[in-house]
Amino acid sequence: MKRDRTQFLKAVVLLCAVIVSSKGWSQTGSINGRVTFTGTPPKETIFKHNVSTESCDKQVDLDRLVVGKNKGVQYTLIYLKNPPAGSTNGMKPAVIDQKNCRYTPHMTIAAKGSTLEMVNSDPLLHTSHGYLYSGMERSTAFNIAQPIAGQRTQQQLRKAGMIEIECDAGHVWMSCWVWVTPSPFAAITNEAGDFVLENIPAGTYTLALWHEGWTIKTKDAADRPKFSDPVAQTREVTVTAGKTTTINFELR
Ligand SMILES: [Cu+2]
Repeated sequence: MKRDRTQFLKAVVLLCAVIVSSKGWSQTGSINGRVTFTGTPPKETIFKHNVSTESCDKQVDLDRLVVGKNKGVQYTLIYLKNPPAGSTNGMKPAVIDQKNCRYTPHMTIAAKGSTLEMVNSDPLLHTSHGYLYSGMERSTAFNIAQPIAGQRTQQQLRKAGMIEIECDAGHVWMSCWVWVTPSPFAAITNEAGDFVLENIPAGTYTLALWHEGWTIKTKDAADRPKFSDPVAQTREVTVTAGKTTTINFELR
């Protein structure tokens, strides 16, 4: 009799495990939210220069802290720090345009192993000097020279991490960012500061925020502005199947 009961309990445990593995773990939820600036945002970081070309605006917005309506902060990276398995096949290839001596978009996401396309829309030489960060140290990942308007160049992104791109052709204000990721659970905030991460298997994760930092601290020998350290924040978040969990962040 006792043996029968043990067998029965074992069967129940096994059945529960089957249900959880076939249903619970395969179900997904979403995380959305907004990044806002608390307090009065500092003035836009406008850069004045003496480069004489019609293509470059004389005063350039450095795009370092872009605060829109309702104080939403654009160009903030949001991602899962300990991501579950997920395919990057659905991610769009990253394209960055060099137009009027600015990189557009200022920040983008690319799948590890994918190809970044650099486009030069200006009739002058730009370079895309990509630096891969390891902590606060950075080293050259690629260096592309594009002297001709309409030129398009592909660059494979083999290593994951944060890449900063700068122009070495005299346009010291040109800077943009590419987050190279092996996981699809990453997003950049839009003009309103909003983000959404979808199709996340139910579970508890660390949601991370990264912003490049916006205060000009110094300029190097070439007059290139150097900024305050990046801002990083994390939050624990539990994703429930079929539901959207809202997590808001504040920069200040
Ligand atoms: Cu340039």
